[in-house]
Formats: sequence, C-alpha cells, structure tokens
Amino acid sequence: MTSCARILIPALLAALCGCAGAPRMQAPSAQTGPALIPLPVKMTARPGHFRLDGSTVTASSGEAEEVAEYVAQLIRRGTGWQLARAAGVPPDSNAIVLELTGSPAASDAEGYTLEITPQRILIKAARPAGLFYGVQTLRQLWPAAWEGPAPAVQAEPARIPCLVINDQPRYSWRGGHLDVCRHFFPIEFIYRYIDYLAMNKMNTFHWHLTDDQGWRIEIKKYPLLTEVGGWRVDRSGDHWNKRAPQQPGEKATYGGYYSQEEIRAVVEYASSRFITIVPEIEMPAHAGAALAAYPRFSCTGGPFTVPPGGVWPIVNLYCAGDDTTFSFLQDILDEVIGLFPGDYIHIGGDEADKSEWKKCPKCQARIRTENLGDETGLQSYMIRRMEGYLHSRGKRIIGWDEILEGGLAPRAAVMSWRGMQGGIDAARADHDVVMTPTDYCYFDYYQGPADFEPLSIGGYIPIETVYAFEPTPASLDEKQAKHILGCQANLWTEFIATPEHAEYMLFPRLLAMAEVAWSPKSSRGWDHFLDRLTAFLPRLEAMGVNYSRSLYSVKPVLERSSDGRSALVALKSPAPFAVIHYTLDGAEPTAASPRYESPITLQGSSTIKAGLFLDGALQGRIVAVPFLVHKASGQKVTYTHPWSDRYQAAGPTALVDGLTGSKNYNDGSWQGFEQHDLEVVIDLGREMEIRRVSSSYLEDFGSWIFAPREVSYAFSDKGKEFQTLAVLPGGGIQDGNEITIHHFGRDFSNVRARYLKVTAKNIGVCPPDHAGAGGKAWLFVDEIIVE
Ligand code: TNX
Repeated sequence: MTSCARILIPALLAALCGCAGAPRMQAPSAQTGPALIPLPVKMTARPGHFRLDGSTVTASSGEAEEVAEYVAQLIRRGTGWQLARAAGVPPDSNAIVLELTGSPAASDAEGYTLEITPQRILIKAARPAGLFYGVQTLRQLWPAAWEGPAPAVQAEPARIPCLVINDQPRYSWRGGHLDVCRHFFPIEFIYRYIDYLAMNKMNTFHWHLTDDQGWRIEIKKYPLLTEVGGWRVDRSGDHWNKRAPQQPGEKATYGGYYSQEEIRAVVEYASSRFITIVPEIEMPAHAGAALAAYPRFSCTGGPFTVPPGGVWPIVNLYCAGDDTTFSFLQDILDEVIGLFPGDYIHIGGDEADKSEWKKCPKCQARIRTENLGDETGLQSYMIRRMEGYLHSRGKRIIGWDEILEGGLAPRAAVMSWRGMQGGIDAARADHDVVMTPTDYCYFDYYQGPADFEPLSIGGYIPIETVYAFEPTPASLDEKQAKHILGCQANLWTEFIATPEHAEYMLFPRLLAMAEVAWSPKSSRGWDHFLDRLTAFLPRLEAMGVNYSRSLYSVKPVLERSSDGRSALVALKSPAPFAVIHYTLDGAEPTAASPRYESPITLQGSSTIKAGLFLDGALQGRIVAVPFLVHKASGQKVTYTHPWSDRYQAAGPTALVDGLTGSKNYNDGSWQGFEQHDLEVVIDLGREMEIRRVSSSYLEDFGSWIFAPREVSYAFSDKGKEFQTLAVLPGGGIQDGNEITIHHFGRDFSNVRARYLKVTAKNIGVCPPDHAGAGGKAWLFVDEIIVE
C-alpha cells in the first residue's frame, strides 16, 4: 500500500460505508448523499440501506440483459460472488433490477433513474446506455475494494445507501483522445483506457491512429503503411525535439500497430461499454509515416524515413494535385469505414505547412483549374473532396479547426483546439463542434509545478483549470449553442512513452473533464468536487491506476509590498480538509512545524517551504518559494523593448519584485521577450556601492525559449553615459534534454553607481536543427538582483 492509500483511509471508510459520514466529506451543495463523480442532475438521499451480498439476484430482460451481465461481472470480479439471475417477473426483494422503459425521447437516450430502497436496487432507462450509466453510479456506492483486480478475500456484504437519482448528461460528446503514434501503446492499455472512459460516463474514444512518427492501423491494401510506417529508429535517450533522423543502414526498431482483427475486437468491446470510437486518419499533414512507406503520394516523391521525434514545420504533405493521392486515401478510408461503425471519421487537417504545395506543379495546376485561389483553398478543396467521399459512404467528418480555413466542407464538424474561436465560428455557420481548447483540455501539459513533474511538452493545466472549463461559449445564441456537442480531453504522447505515464497524466484530471461533460453547469463547484474527488481516489488506488498526487501540493501566492522589501505570502490549500505546515528556516516542514493560519509577512530575503498534511502525513510535494530583497527591490525599471503581452509577469516591476520563476515558463514570474533583446535601466534611487549583479534566464528548448547569447552589465551615475563593466557570454544552446534556469552573475569591486543597465541578447530565431527553425525565439527573464 502506498503512503497515499494509508493517508486516505478516512476517505476509504466513507466510501466503504457508502455515505458522506466523515465530516470532511460533507458536501456543501444542496445535494446531500454519497460522493459521486460526475455529480448527478438530481439526488435525494433516503434513510436506510440495501444489503448487497452473494444472495442478491439480478433481473432484466431483452436488451437490458447485457448490462445485467456486466454488473454481475463487476461484482464477481470484486467479490467472487456469482449473482444469480432472477427467473420470471422482477422480484421485489434482494434484487438489482434493470428495466428499459421503451422508446426514448432523443434527449434522454443516455439518462437513467436509480432508486435504492432496502428491498431493491432499481435502474430504469429508456435505452441500455442509460442502464449502463446507472450501473456506473451504483459502482461508486459499493466498496472501493471491490474495484481491485482480484476478488476481495471473503467479501463482506455491502451497505448501499438508499436514495433516488434522476440523471442525464449535459453533452452528447464526452470524449477522451489518445495519441498512439508518437508512442505506441499496447492493445491492453487501449482496453483499459476504454474502461476508464466508461467508468466516467464518457462515450467517445478519439483514437489518433496516424501521424508523422507512426502509422498504427493495419491497411490490407497498403501493407507498407504498417511494415514501414509503423516503425522508427529508437532515440528514447534524446529529447523529443532533438532527435536525429534515421541514418543509412540503421534499423527502425521502435513501434507497432494494431491489426484489423485487434481493432474489431476493441470496437466491439467499446460498444459493450457504450463508447463510440472515432478513428483519426490525418491529412494532408502529419503524414510522415505514410509518406515514408509510399513516397509517391507526396509532392517531391521522397524518399523519407519515419521521424523518431519532433517535426516542425510540417512540410511533407500528401500531394493534393495528384488524383492518385485521393484514390490512395479513399482506399484507406474504405477499410477504416469497414472497421469503425460510428458516424464520424476524423480527418485531421491541422498544422499543414504548405510550402511544398507552393512549389509543386500538380498542386499549382489544381489551384488554377479548380479556381481555388491559393494553397489554403487547396487544403479546403482536399477536405471537401474527402468529406464528399465519406458522405457518400454514410459517414460524417470531423477535423481540427484548421479545416475552417479556406471554407468549411458541408456537414463537417469541427474540433476546436486553438482556443474556442474556431468552434464559435463553426457553430455560427451551423456546424457541429467539439470543444477541446489547449487552455483546458490538453492533458499532455503539466498538472503541477514543472520542477516536480515528469518532463512534459510544457504548458500548465492543473485540475482546477480543467474543472473550470465551460464548453459552451456565452457568445452563442441558443440555436448556435446546440451545435456544441461537447468536449474532450486530449492526450498527445510526444513525452509519454508508457501506460503508467499516460495514467498519470489522465488522472485525476479525467474526472474533472467527465463532470464538465456530464453535470449541469449550475451544479458545479470546486470545493464540492474536491471533496468527492478525495473520496474517489481510493477507487483509483484499488484499480491500481497510477494517478497523480500533484493536486495535493500547497499553492503559494506571493504579494510583494510596494517598496519591494517585504512580501505577504498566502498559502492556498487545494484541499480545505487538510492543514498546511511551513518553515522559514530552510528545514523541510513536518506535521510538527508551524501550522499556517493566515498570510505570513516575509521581511527581507527568505524562503518559505510548505506542505499539505492530512492526518499528520504529507500529501503531494513540499513547495519552496524564495523571496529576495536586494538593492534593486521595488526600484524603477525602464525598458527599451516592450515585454510580450503573452508573458508579462508583474509588468513594470517584474524584474525587481523578489519573485523568481520556476521551470514552468508560464508560472507568472517569467517575463518574455519575443525575438527582442532585454534592455533595461534600473534606477537605484541614489548612488550606492554595487558588489554583485546577477540575472536569471529560462531555457526550455521545446517551448522555443533559449538562454541569452550574451548578458552585459553597465553602470552610470547620471543615467546618460553608461560604462560596461561585465560582458558574460551565453553557454550556447543546450541539447534540450532539460529545462534549465541560467544565472548570469558577476562580482564587482569599487563600483558606485545609481543606474544599472542590463542587456541580454536574444538569439533571435530558433536554430537550424530546432523544430521551430527560423521562427521567433523567446528570451525569458525573471529577477535582476543587485547586491
Ligand atoms: C498540437 S492538437 C497538435 C498535435 C500535438 C499537440 C501537442 C493538434 C491538432 N495538433 O500534433 O501533438 O499539439 O500538445
């Protein structure tokens, strides 16, 4: 048992007795009753319990039988009990009754009612899907220990609390996405992922099957897609964005793919869990693996190898000028259609750099003959043509929001990822939309301070942010808002190589997304959710899910006084039921350290360290926040070049506010300069002796943030003529394996000055071997310390 499991025993007990018994779990909302995720639309607790044991029977008929078998199977796995099926009329005692109520209104196709009395558990729904979701709710009322991989030894009867629930989802698309291309995931994990979605009442699995770094679906007509496109050289030791291409004679050893037989089995399994699989076949870009196998469908004819890491910009596209490309793609889609019975096929459409199309005579001829105007028009042509084909085969397309550019294909649905605007535009144009913006839905981004997390692609989406997501933009009218089908969590896997790591990124954030997708907007509340989440964790624990504890770290909020000499630190607890202990002397806090009650004033340079404790045991990580007071603290800073409004930090005081940045570039402490140098003059207020100056810069290769080429310090007594006394060269560009904070410090003797000029030279553009080669480079700076 991990320490977390021990700590969460009170929560476990609350879950075991199926009640909100422990005071800290008490729900503050109008609803009372057990802790459920996603929160049902309406729940009324009733007195009493139903006793569920080995003598309980299931009762069902017709289409409900499959769900009855499913619930019996869950109970068998948890307890070893083999529940009997009631013969004949539903029994009125000691039974789990699943009842279909006949033809549904379209709106309640997934709704259900769950009524638990001391006599029986009754789930009623219009469709089997509703029964299935009723079972998912029931699951959360029985002991967490039943969720283990093997039956509990001598399972005890469970006391299931009496209640009535009326429930239905807010959205019809409740999605989870998995990129199996950047890293390959074994088929067993695909099954597990489907179970995770189902448990959270999610109903759509977006399976990202093709990309530059791997083609993962067997296509019988084109065997090289998987034989060649499914494999790349193994560069796991190198940073994703710094991987050398396959060398002549080198064997491609990393990869894999799913056979059609395996896919059929997964589709069937998913359907038994009421999950529709949306396969994604990317075009015209993210096609590197396919083109390595069949270079003739590119503009240049290749040859290509499957890239083992980041590709940017993505210039190798399918040639849209050649009709054989369309036949090739249609052949592929024919096989895909045969495998996936769902309505939608995802055709990608994102991030195509069209410079090869510009040079390609066939593409240019197509632009002329079809009157498409330019390459954007050509992409739109390609998507429209594929839409037409898929429509003729009874399918609908969905694509990333780039498919709006150059005109949206008729009937196409849009997956809005670059913010919400694409989705808003599509909904206004009468198209269906799935909202999955990077700001809320990218589970490949960090969920805690980067210093404490496994290396990720960047970003910062803690679970609170996921929970705060509102998929339906307020700017849409009622009719347009109906086009918002729902939302989806995306798990891109450039930096995620194993199922365990994938689980870490998914959980517990997936629970937040599930509630966003299912529960009424008006019923959502963070504190309440957090209580329920804490009660849910023992279930994940029992299932052996490698979930992240990052949520359970203290969140410090530092406010500097206007003179920059002191700071007020508020320590925010994400978990109201836990206590915070802290130290100011550099020691690691323990349960015996001072307990945090109200904001603490830091006088002079100091470091506060804090941890979150539950029943005396540390949760999450200890966080340390240094606060610096020095000669430039709070002084006036004049900028030659403006900072970027995307990374402002504290604006004009950011460089002298005593706050230093973490390895997370958007933690609010780093000030960013896009392509510009940093050049600032600090007025120290009066002439004084200066013994040391230092300044710090972030390097995050994958986020296009580089250390400065050179840093210099110059001094002046009047602020006009400056004398440069230190020129410190940068260390060059690192190989990108690590996010690094670089400190440029220099000691001085006999220097007296009132003004200090700090210059840090931006490298300007991303270096040639970088994924963003030629693009604007960032320079990130936090504090300039003068002693
Ligand atoms: C953007 S989201 C991409 C993916 C990357 C992802 C990483 C989208 C349509 N394209 O190819 O994996 O960012 O976060």
